[in-house]
Amino acid sequence: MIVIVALVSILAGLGVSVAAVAGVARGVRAAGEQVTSSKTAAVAGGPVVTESMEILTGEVQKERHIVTPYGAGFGPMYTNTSWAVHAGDTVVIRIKSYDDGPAPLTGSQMMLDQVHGTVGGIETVNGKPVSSVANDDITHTFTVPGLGLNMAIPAAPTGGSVTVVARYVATRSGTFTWQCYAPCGSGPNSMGGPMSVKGWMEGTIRVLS
Ligand SMILES: [Cu+2]
Repeated sequence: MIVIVALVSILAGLGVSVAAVAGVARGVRAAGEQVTSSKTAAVAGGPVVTESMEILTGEVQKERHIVTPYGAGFGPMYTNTSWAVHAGDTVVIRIKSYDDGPAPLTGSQMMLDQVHGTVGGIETVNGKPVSSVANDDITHTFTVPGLGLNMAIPAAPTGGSVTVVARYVATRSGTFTWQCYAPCGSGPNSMGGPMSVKGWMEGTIRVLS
């Protein structure tokens, strides 16, 4: 029951915030198209900043000699999981994933196959704009309920990577938790293993005023 209540509040939060963000996004799109990456270019009164994250599989962790408390090569993990931006910034969120194993969303969380709260309501997958990802192809999500933001991460080709990019205009200041809602872990309901390791499939975004 607790899970259901929590989920309903997450979904309600997304719906409300998407409507709030949509108005901002429309105003930003035309100016934003001319800006690729810069910390000083003004868009909607704020600079453009880039936050790059990766999703590393156990194999890539081994290649990079990343040893976790659980040993080398233990499940997928996000990098750069906590970051801070300023209200008014246009944040380019770039997520490069090496994970080729889908973890389709189930139940009410299936709505997280839709991109929410980004500029234009889209993300790009290897440069191609999309507003959703086929659920069978989803490996992870980058979901910030308090900001109404959701990105869906599709499977990478085996041995390769996929890059998902979206723009987000930070309008609300505060500290927000993000989480992956795809059942990408191990054990019961695939919510064990990586999904239960602090800092692997969740983190904190601070929007400074
Ligand atoms: Cu995940």
